[in-house]
Amino acid sequence: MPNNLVIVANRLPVDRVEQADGTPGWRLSPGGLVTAIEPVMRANDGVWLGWPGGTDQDLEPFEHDGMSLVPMSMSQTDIELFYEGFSNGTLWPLYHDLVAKPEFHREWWDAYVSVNRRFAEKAADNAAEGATVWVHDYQLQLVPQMLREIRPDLRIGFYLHIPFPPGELFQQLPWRRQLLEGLLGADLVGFQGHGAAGNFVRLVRQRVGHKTHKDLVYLPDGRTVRAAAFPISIDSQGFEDLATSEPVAARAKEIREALGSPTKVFLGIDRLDYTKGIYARLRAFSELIADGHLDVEDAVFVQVAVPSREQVEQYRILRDDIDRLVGRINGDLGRIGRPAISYLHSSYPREEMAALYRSADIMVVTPYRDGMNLVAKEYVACRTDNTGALVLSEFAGAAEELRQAWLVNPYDINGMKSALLEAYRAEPKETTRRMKAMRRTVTQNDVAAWADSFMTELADVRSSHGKAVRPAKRS
Ligand code: GDG
Repeated sequence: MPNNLVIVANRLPVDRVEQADGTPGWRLSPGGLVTAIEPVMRANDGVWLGWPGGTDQDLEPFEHDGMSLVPMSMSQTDIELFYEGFSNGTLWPLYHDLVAKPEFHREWWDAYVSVNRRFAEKAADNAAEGATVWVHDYQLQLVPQMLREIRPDLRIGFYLHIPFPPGELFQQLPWRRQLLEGLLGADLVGFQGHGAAGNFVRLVRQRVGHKTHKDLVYLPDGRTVRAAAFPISIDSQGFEDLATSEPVAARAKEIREALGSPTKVFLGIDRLDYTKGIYARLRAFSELIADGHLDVEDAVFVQVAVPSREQVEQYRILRDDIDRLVGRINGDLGRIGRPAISYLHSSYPREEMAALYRSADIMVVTPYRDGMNLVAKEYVACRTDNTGALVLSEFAGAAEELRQAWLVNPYDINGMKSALLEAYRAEPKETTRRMKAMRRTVTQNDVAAWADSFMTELADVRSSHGKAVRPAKRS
């Protein structure tokens, strides 16, 4: 059945689970994206197309919780070459400032092209005449152009959840032009920040040679593409409600008691990813103890590292490095019943996440580079009593909005130590002032507002199609 709205993302918003009777079923994977997009999907008779995980072939489209889902199958080779290879071994490190070394392999690229083509063809099959298709993220950057070639009638939006690198780095890619042209198949290309949108427009002008003016790109066929910033957010009200619920409040209290009721709890929650700066932050904290500025009787660092991309070599190395570091810190600095770091390599339900946010006095978010970082916003949303301090990397997209955090350069260990200590020692008046301002930002700009503004802009760009005035000369 053709649909008026097609969401195309690498993953479907569901995970496979075994039901009570032993038969396989699906569970909605909690996340801001689903919360934001679900109402838009319902209102527009929408469908979501993506990989359900695993290597099952030819799964039929199905309904879950009233959402229409179209599963895209992925073979073991697709997973290795397209997903772990080109997406996570080439693009992910390249788009995150080369925090790790990207690898360039022609067979990874070939797989990327063919998986993107399959997604584009399936999206074309599912879209009604004149429908809107919203493509998500770095795994699918060729889909807009491939889709436009099959279905020029569609309105196509693309949103990149991760940073878009400056030309100096992007230029390394042997397939740089194909990726830029892939994205230009969209009517609207959305980024987390203005910097990323600017990088894209500049590259299009320099590498592809199209005329541009401010955030517009003028294509030779008369089409106009707009590249703009749409900073993503969270379901702020949902987190607030969760954090103030009775079971979560009780659990937060329990967590602090289990930690030995320290004066202050530091918290880090990240996917176990080398972009997130986990290693450096734990070192900074441990040095504060070793230097005598903090004592394990008063302060503990809870680090949750959610397992991620475990088949990729660099992620396995990172896990070993962090295991060793935590072991050494606790061995050197801990006392009986008082580890300096309480390290959890696991994922948790949303309720437990909210309880952790509620139990922490100082949230530490120190990525080397991050498109946005939703954890920082979730912490703020859960601090309904305006307590708590946020230590935040300047290199997270969230730092553009959460200006009242203690902003740090994650490459500067001494700078991080000072910020951690300042946040630890800050007067309640000071933390409240900062938290109140950040809470205003997070509640006023939630994920529904983000989805609305993208969709509205997409409708406008396309409706002005053909009417846009091309500038006389290259800007
Ligand atoms: C990419 C970009 C951008 C984490 N562990 C658990 C869990 N989570 C949830 C968090 C948060 C989300 O996952 C992680 O989002 P982040 O923004 O922190 O980071 P990435 O995964 O790298 O996301 C990023 C984002 O896309 C959105 O555009 O902000 O920059 O890299 O919502 O709460 N949720 C549950 N259990 C866990 O163990 N339930």
